[in-house]
Amino acid sequence: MVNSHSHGGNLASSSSSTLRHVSVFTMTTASRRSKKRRKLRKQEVNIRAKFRATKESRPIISPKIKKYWLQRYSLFSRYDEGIKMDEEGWFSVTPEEIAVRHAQRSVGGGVVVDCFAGMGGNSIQFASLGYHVIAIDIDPRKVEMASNNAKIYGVDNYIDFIVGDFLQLAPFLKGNVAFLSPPWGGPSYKNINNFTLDLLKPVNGYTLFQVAQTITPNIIMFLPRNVDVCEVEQLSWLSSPPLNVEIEENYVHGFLKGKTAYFGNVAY
Ligand code: MGP
Ligand code: SAH
Repeated sequence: MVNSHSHGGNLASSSSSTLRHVSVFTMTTASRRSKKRRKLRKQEVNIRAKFRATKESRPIISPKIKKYWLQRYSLFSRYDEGIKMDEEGWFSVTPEEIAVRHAQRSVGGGVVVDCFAGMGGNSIQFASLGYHVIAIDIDPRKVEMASNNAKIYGVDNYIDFIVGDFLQLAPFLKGNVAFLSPPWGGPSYKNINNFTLDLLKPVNGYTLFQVAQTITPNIIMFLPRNVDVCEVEQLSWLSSPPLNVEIEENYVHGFLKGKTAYFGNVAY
């Protein structure tokens, strides 16, 4: 009896423990499931909120700039952190990889004058290498955007932004390197077979080069890929004795984006 009782008791206790176990198990599964459901719901709400936020903060993309917007991370890898651009900025900013290259080539560039700073694509990379940058642009809204963009990269302390005309300011400036990425006359530059230096803006390339020489003979020019390279080489003859000159092609993901001319000590 005892045995059987004990056996029965054991059985009973064992079965009640099984029941308890089952019910605990069921409760746990149910609570886990509802917890999971709540978590999923929360994630869904967060995703919806994020999507709404990006939609609201998304810039207006005109058909003209869509092509450049699609390349936004090549222009600024930290684009999503609040980079600001205007229409001219979209089609003129130097792709980040090329701007890094320009900065790396500015050997001895304690002070770099970025004569046409735009959205700050180049200034940011010069500053990231520890150079002090004087960033000039004639358009105050662009200077505001460049300053915002430099803050995102954490280098605004290395850059003095100036709103003004490079042609007028240059005679008052001195630097170790002058960097020129002037306007090329809009995206239609590429329809020209041989882009001659007289097509650069706001004045022809010869004048731009001579004005830049008042800052330093170490000059870097970012130019269209279809630029007349013979004319670019001839710029070095504007100095006596002629400056060293080197011209390189700049590619991003295998696509030729522009050509860079290095003069003086920054040429190999
Ligand atoms: P692009 O030729 O307009 O673009 O400019 P992409 O994607 O090569 O077009 P595709 O249709 O030929 O494939 C190429 C790069 O040149 C841009 O990313 C800018 O860095 C530079 N760039 C273009 N423009 C019109 C200017 C300009 O006016 N000034 C300066 N400084 N750079 C420019
Ligand atoms: N390298 C820049 C793009 C420069 S685009 C970047 O990576 O963002 C050329 C810039 O030259 C434009 O922003 C335009 O406003 C500026 N600009 C035009 N004429 C100027 C002048 N006379 N002096 C200074 N800036 C000028």
